[in-house]
Amino acid sequence: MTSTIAASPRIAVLIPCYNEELTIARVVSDFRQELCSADIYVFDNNSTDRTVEFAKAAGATVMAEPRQGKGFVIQTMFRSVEADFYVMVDGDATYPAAEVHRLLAPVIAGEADMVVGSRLHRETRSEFRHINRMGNRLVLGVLNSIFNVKLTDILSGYRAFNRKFVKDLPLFGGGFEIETELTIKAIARGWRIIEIPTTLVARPEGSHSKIKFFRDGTIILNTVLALFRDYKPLTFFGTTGLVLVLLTLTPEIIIAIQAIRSGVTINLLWIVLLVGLSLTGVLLIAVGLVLHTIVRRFQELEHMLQVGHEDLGSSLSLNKSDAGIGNES
Ligand SMILES: Nc1nc2c(ncn2[C@@H]2O[C@H](COP(=O)(O)OP(=O)(O)OP(=O)(O)O)[C@@H](O)[C@H]2O)c(=O)[nH]1
Ligand SMILES: [Mg+2]
Repeated sequence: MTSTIAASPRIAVLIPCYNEELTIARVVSDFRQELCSADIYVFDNNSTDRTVEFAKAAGATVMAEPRQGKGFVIQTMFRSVEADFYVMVDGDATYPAAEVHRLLAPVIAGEADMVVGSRLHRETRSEFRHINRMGNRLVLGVLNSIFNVKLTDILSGYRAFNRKFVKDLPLFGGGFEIETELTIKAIARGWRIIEIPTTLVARPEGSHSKIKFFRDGTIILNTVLALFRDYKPLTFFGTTGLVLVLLTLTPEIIIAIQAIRSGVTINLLWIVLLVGLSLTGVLLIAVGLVLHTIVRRFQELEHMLQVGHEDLGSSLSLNKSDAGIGNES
């Protein structure tokens, strides 16, 4: 990123919140203690309890997002908050504020675009609900094998980003699939992701989870598959097509040999079915190839836009310094 970062960079802490009156004040004050000059924002989503009141009393700037869902809130946060570096954390006091420095260090040093606090890293002793741990491992297994990476936690809500990440990544997910989208889109663009072990603690007594295992789990898995289709179309369509062609080829050859050798009449239905499946397979491979080329061209275009944007940024800041704008005399 070429925008000039001051000696003391602006850091924004972003907290998506929905009915977290029990914990929000503690989260705000813990982060205020760790990052005394940071701007702390609580993004409330139609909470019906006293979240807004407690967040304001604790010193946070409270913003409202009417569209219900963590994903919508994150989209609005990323669009509306200006800073050099960003920290995103849940409002349920399950992530330790003291670890924020380890999360921020790689993005500030320019070594990563996104740092993820991994709750499933082998060095952590996170208090995970069994069902959540299982779901996380399932999504992780699918994602790691599809995108050929070795991540240990893709659903973590504790992350640090640089400005390029926050401002340039297009996000569409409205709910809990947003973390999956953040990770997959960053991988697809070749952006640098680092994981830092983070110890998750349980929600305090009386505080309730907003995630619904089956409903949100299905949406998250769907998101992984949709992004697989969008970003790796040749593997997605090509593999399905190849499997269809290979499965139908052997019986087709056997039937053809039998028909030629002994003149046996073959059931027309079988022929139509087998040839139909083979053709579908070939069609899928062709679709995969076409989409692959389109995706590659779009990646090149995106890259050129990115480079152009960065060049423009650096020449603007050069012009400013030539003209002495922003220099204290
Ligand atoms: N703004 C907003 N925040 C939400 C919404 N749903 C959840 N959140 C917040 O997102 C964060 C994560 O939600 P959680 O319910 O803790 O989900 P989780 O961390 O995956 O699961 P548990 O911690 O086990 O409950 C919390 O700070 C919630 O308040 C929503 O619809 N809108
Ligand atoms: Mg939580």
